[in-house]
Amino acid sequence: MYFLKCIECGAEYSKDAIIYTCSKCDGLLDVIYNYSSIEIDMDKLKTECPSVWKYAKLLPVKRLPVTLKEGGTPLYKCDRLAEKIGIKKLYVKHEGMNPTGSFKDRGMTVGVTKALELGMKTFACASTGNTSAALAIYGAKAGVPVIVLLPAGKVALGKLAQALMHGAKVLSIRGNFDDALALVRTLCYQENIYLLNSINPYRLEGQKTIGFEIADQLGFRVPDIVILPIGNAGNITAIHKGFKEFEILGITNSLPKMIGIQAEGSCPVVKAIKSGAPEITPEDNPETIATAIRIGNPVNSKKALRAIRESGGTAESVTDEEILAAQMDLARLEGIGVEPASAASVAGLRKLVKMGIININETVVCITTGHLLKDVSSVGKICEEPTVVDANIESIRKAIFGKVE
Ligand code: AN7
Repeated sequence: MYFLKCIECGAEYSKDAIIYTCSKCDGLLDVIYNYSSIEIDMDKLKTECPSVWKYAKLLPVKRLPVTLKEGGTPLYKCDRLAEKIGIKKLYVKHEGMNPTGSFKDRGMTVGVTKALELGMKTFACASTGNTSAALAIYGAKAGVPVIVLLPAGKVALGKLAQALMHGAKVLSIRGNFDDALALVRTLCYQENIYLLNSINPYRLEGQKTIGFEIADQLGFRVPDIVILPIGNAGNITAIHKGFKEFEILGITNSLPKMIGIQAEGSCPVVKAIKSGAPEITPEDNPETIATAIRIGNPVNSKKALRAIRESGGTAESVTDEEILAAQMDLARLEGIGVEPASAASVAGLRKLVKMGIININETVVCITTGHLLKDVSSVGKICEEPTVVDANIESIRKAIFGKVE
């Protein structure tokens, strides 16, 4: 059994309440389980392949899942990249290998399944792109209409194409993501539409399976450090919860430090961590090439600040140039194609190693949250143009080898 609990005032709500924040104090809600009643079959856990629904006993739904086979993403050991950065053991968990090409699918398979369990008939979200793509496909699979609110002109085309092709009603808002989120919250409240942004605690339950899978893929051991980009700050919170639950259940016996990376032009969580402030100060005009994390007022920041501090982790910012350099390194040293936001994790790792905050002997997992094909706009900025040649072998030889006699 499980229920919802406010992280601020402790008020409790039924698992079937249609509620996103505490009705007493507006605090964020957590899904709380009675862990002593959950029996884990360790033999099954050790033999079955990782996937979101492998961990169904730790997920808040009973009904048959709306699934497109999400999770089970590769955990690559990245020796060439590790060497370049100067650490000994680096893994990259490539969440770009999910059905729509981002980690959001984990949250949506669980969130949409829960929404059906709750009897909801229309789904909505605001998005910098990936959330809308994920909601669009799970809405399509479930046969439920989807509405998405996007910041006009600031969503990568691959993501927009997914939302459109899978049949969502797409509204481009003349405003930024934070404006879109405030509006969709009002819309959902007024129209009894189910809100599937990460303020919805059930969505984060799906995303905590990233933590389960990392432990699972490392032989039920936990890395020293997990690094990932922060936007709305849901994922870092969710993954921390996943690691905590495995520890509570005795499946693992330690917790990683959680490190969140933001872009320099959009980094309220980093500023709060560095100053020791209890809350973030929202930024009105966030800006970065990594449009996925162009968010000035992350709704889950209170949960994220707790997760980072409790785990002994930290937060750091990186420049757009550092993000693009890391994107190139992932692509060319490891064959891992990611969108700019995802590369922030590796850019942050590089910076923290240089600063001496990460020790070279620590085992690090970087999470790359979205696939390269989501957002190819940076490619033209950092890669050479294709060479146009005449259709004869001489021209081709000349283009490849230079002047040929
Ligand atoms: C590739 O799609 O917020 O800190 O609306 O797409 O959990 O928000 C996307 C976020 C990192 C940040 N990497 O995760 C959206 C949206 C990628 C992302 C994040 C996002 P959170």
